[in-house]
Amino acid sequence: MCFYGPVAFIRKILPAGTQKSCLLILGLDNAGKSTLTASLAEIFNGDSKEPGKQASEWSLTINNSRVQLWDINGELKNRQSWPNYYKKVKVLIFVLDSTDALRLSEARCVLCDVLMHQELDKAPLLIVSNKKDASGSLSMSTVIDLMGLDRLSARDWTLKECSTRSGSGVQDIVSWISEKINGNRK
Ligand SMILES: Nc1nc2c(ncn2[C@@H]2O[C@H](COP(=O)(O)OP(=O)(O)OP(=O)(O)O)[C@@H](O)[C@H]2O)c(=O)[nH]1
Ligand SMILES: [Mg+2]
Repeated sequence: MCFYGPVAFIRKILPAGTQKSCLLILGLDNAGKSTLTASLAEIFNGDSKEPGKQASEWSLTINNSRVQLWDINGELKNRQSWPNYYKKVKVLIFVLDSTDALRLSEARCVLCDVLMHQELDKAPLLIVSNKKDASGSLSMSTVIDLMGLDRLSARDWTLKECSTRSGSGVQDIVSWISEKINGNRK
């Protein structure tokens, strides 16, 4: 039997294993990953739900393609599960709480450990300096300094500032994701 249907519909009914792109969102607990995820779901799918405390899997439609998104809880006890996701990851986002100078050194070590995994070598990396609306938010140059990002070379990475609460800067993140997902399909 032949089936002729819109490409978007066919992609929608494909099982998760056949999906092309996987987007992983990591970062310390309280950084704002689930808040960002809810914004992305709303923008890409017109849908959102309350941020949860557990690892959560989403299916986004980006550029007519289905993208699997994993928003993983960042508490210490959950970080050991992170490498289980690395093999399939095409695009990586690491979220920072820009108001928490003390925890940026922890975030630096955690990011460093994540990037040691070779499965992620080819994944474009977006570091999100979140909570720019809050008082005490650190400047981009301070974040670069405290995170040691000037030493992060030999990979496709970029740093963007945003407030997932107010929505400021989120569109820029959306554009970055769309561009990278497009790049993966070429
Ligand atoms: N001021 C401000 N608060 C934010 C922003 N984004 C998230 N928050 C708050 O930060 C807290 C943590 O946000 P979550 O999105 O749950 O953080 P998470 O990174 O998913 O945390 P875990 O799931 O515990 O790893 C919540 O109280 C959010 O409302 C932001 O841009 N500005
Ligand atoms: Mg969360």
